[in-house]
Amino acid sequence: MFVALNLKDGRFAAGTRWTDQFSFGNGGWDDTLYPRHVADVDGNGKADVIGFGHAGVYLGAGGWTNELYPRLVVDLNANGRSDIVGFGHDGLWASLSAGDTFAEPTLLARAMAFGAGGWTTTRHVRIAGDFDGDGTPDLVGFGDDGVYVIYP
Ligand SMILES: [Ca+2]
Ligand SMILES: [Ca+2]
Repeated sequence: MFVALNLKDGRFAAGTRWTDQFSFGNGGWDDTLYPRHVADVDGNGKADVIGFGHAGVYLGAGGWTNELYPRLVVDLNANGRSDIVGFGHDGLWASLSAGDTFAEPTLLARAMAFGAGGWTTTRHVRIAGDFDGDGTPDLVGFGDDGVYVIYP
C-alpha cells in the first residue's frame, strides 16, 4: 500500500510504501473480489485500512463479490468511527465499529439489493450522503426507475 500525503498546497508528496499488506502480490487482493477502503474506524482522526478479504473483514464471510454486493464505509451513527454498510443479497446490512472490531451485521432494510429488485454494481450506483441534513449519512441508490433514499 502506497500513500501520497497531502502537502496542503494543492500538491501531494511522492507515494511511499507503508505496508506490503492488502496487495495483489501479497495475499491476492483483487479488487473485483476483495475491495479495500480507507476510513477512520477507531475515531483517532487518522485513516485506517479496511480490507474485505476472503475469510471476512475481516468480517462477514459469505461470498460477497464486488460485482453484486458492494460495500460502503461511512460513519452511520456519527460517533467518529467509520462503520460498514453492505448491500447483500436480500438487503442492506450495517456493521457498526466498536473501535477495534465491528459488531455483528444487522439488516437495515430489504431494499437496494440483488435479491430485492435485481440491483447490480454496474447498473445501480449506491452511495452515502446526508440528504436530510441531520448530520448522519443516508443511503442513496440509483435504481431502474428512480432514486431511492434510506434514512438508517
Ligand atoms: Ca460510527
Ligand atoms: Ca442524514
